[in-house]
Amino acid sequence: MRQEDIDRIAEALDTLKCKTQKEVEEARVKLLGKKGEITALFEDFRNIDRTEKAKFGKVLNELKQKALARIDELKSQAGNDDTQNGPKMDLSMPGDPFELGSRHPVSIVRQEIVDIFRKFGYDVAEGPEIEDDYHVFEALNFPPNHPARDMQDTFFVSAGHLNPLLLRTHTSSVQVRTMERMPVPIRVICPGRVFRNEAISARAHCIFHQVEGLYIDENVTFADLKQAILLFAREMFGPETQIRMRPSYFPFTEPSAEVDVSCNICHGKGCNICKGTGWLEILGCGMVDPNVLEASGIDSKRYSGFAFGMGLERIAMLKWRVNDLRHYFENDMRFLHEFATAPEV
Ligand code: 2NL
Repeated sequence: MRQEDIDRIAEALDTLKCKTQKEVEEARVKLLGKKGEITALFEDFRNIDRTEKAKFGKVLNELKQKALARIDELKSQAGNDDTQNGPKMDLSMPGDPFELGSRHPVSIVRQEIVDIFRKFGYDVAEGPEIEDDYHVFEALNFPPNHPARDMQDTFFVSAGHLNPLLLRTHTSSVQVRTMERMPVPIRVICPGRVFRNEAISARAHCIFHQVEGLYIDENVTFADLKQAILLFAREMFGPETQIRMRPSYFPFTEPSAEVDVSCNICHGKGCNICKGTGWLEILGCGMVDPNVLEASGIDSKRYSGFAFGMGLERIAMLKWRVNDLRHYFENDMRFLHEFATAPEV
């Protein structure tokens, strides 16, 4: 064992350089591996004279500690092999394809409707999907035994109370909450998801979307309702659009009407979309029943109002001639991509 060998290794450690983790590992093996230089010195140490052991024992241990520390240092400085040795992947390969999302047709239609009513000065209101019987039925003049209040038609969250919790069957509950809180005049539209206990088919689903609207002020008449709906229909379906109103019934409006727009596919000639009638039903509406105003603390002698509601899936079906409602809920990319070029809103 010679002091020069030890000094040479110690000096080499100071100048040792490694670019990659692989080189650090190679250096470690060369010094401290089974056949490494420092390991060999420890082997020699066993055979040297007893008088020399005290001297070399200390320097050898110092050398080993120094080597370990230096290896650690180099390890933390060296780059990653993948980047240092050039990429291991083939950059000329085509990339993994990924699907770009697009807006859902129901969202597109909702945004169009909301934008039109915003222009008319309406505010947008939203409210809870889990509601109570009072805001969905009681305040809207539903008689106690109305079929909508039945388990058959409504999903109950908690039954058996005076005011059970349920999934709202229309967004009128949001308008009730608006009437309770906001001063008249009121102009709101309420877009949202609604729930009905229906068997799922091409024309019905247990979850669907609505936009409802409400306008309350002094001297609001059926003529105002008719004009608002006509202006909306022309914005939505084109300036040539005609509307027609047919008498109808809702518990919360009196009088009530269903509104049809002229079929912009056949222009009244009759096609399979309008079933040969030239008209497409798009919404229901009416003058707010005085009982509904009074239930929310609005003086029905001083104020009157109109309200309307429409189903978004149905309007989207007419707009894009989709023939099965279930497409909207199945998240099939082939269907959703049909709308990829629809304007971003
Ligand atoms: C339809 C018909 C309608 C209303 C909704 C309403 C709301 C309040 C007061 C009175 Cl707070 N009415 N909403 C009125 C008439 C019709 O919806 O066919 N919807 C899909």
